[in-house]
Amino acid sequence: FPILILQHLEKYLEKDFGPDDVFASIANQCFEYSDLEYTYKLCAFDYCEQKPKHGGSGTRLGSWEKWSEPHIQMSYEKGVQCWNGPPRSTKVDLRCGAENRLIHSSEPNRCEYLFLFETPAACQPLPAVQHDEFDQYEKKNLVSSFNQLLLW
Ligand code: MAN
Repeated sequence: FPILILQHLEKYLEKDFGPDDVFASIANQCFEYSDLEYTYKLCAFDYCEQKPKHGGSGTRLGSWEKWSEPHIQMSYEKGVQCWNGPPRSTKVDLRCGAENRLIHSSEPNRCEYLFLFETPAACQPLPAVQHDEFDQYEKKNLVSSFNQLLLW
């Protein structure tokens, strides 16, 4: 049983949560969007689903696979097989927004879905200079902790 926990942890650690792990905040959180027929669900870094609004079970639209464009577009693949077609798959475009919100879903090609998701995590990162300063600050802290350890 503990091996399952380790495998789960490993799967989580393998994922790329972007610079400074900004996308870790939405990992495994789920968001929904409804159109006339379906409620679409995005469980970030996990899976996408389509559920009929008026009853019926959900259909997997893919499981987390990769960034199709690093930190801009996600790719969920190997969903439920489409009748006479490919397994369902979903691309998720990310856009900067004040809140985490699934904004839209469409099906540009049969069984190929496109979601639009807004999140503060996709907003402009700190300018490089500030990053560098922060790194320098962290390094200095590390060095001084290490020196203290040596003195001790
Ligand atoms: C279901 C839904 C649709 C999809 C068709 C394909 O009705 O998943 O989105 O286009 O199956 O047969």
